[in-house]
Amino acid sequence: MIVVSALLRSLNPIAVARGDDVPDAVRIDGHTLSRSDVLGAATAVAARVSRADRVAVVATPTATTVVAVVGCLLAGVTVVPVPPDSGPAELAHILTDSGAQAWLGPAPEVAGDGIPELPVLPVRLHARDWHHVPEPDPSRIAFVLYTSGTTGAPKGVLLSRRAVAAGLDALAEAWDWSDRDTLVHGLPLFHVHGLILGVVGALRTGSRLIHTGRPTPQAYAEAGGSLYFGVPTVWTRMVEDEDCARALSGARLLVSGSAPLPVPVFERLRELTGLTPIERYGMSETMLTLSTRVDGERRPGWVGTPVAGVETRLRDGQGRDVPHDGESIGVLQVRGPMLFDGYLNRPEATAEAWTDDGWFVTGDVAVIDAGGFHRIVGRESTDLIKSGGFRVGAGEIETVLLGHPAVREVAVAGLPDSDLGQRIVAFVVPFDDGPEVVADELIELVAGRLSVHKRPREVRVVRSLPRNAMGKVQKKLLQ
Ligand code: MCA
Ligand code: AMP
Repeated sequence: MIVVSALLRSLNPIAVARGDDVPDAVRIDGHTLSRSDVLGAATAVAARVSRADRVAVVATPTATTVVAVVGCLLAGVTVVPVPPDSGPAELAHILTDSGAQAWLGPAPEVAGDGIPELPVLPVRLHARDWHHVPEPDPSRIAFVLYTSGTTGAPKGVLLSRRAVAAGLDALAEAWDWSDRDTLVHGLPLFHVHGLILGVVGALRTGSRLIHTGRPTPQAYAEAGGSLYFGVPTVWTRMVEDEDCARALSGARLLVSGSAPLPVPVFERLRELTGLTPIERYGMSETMLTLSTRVDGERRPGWVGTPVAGVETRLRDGQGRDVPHDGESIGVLQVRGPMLFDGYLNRPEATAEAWTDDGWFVTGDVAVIDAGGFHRIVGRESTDLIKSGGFRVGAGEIETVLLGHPAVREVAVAGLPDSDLGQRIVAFVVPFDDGPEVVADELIELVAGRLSVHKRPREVRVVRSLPRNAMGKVQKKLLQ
């Protein structure tokens, strides 16, 4: 008996065996894989990993990563995607916290204290296995995604197969995303955006996938897709290259998310391509909950209405209802079938994330108008920074910088940046008699220990940090 994978609907062994294949289902890193290539190689991976519970995958944008992830999804083994630019501190944390039992695919060449030695299970792109793999239970955890909080080390977000399926189906409905599409993006494969939407979404809807390696205007222009995903920085760079932007005019949908799309970029993109961008909103914890629709209004600066199965509400600081009048702001709370199961090993953080009556508190401040349209005003906390679409906690960077002998005090904040949305800036108070503060040294320290995308782009030496009467740093004054 052969069972079609319920999660990865397009990888249908019966259709593939009939010769009803798609020869260019996935193009990535110089490889072109048909559906049968992906299915055969991933089933071979599934056989190899099936006795593990949880494996780590270095999430490089490669065919190996795609086959590794699909193999785990077939087998019901949890994937822990590891950012390829992780330094030793980040790597040690992700591996120990997640309890990953092996590397699936190549292990990173990073040495350091506290990094567990794990066995390596190879991923062979040319292996083929056509055994039937029973469909895992929908409650199984598909992914542990590490994401930053305001303080401390990143937390592991547990996303079940059920949540992934519901989240993808809601987007397929809102965007009319189907096997007629060719999806193009060049986003990293360790977040919801690039990995779950950008890879699993393509294999569930049956759209072809072209991963461009990096999300450059040139690569997007050359890809000739129908559906494009990008973070706002990608679209900002796109409109600066008018010829590349115009080359997208044959597409069906340009989708922006992970951070606010500046209104001038929205307008310019529409002028250059003739397409009105779709903006959508989500979090690692919730997948995507709000979006404008293919058949609805697309209003610059607004992220649309709840996708299928999602409900939203706004609450003020006292927990009172905030009216949906398009002006009153409150903290956005959501519920729906695509929400996570909690933070791994963090029962308190998990409990704090939900209200007593079962709503997830996003930490984003928003308004909702009378028609149900949502606008994200910003984050409640200045300690969560969004830079280039990456979520970075000020606290984790401050902890690393305080380890440098020149740094007496430090505050990290996100300052407005026309390219990255927010630029990570470290305000450093040096020791009077300590070594000189060398900006590049501090930037390298963070890039090396945590990850390159968490590095401050700027270091400012200050005499003191603005503090309130309680001694707490006033980051709003730094911004
Ligand atoms: C620069 N480089 C360095 C250093 N500085 N390497 C080592 N040490 C340094 N100090 C290298 C980098 O490794 C990289 O090399 C190259 O220089 C450029 O890096 P960088 O300047 O950091 O990149 P960028 O051009 O500024 O990046 C812009 C970007 C990126 C491409 C848009 O920010 C990006 O990919 N963002 C996507 C984030 C994302 O997907 N977020 C989704 C999460 P090399 O070229 O070799 O790599 S949000 C989510 O999932 C929710 C649910 C949602 O709503 O979507
Ligand atoms: P992450 O967990 O990395 O996905 O980051 C989630 C955060 O990204 C949200 O809490 C928002 O602050 C932000 N975000 C995602 N999409 C949007 C959007 N379209 N507009 C504004 N902020 C967004």
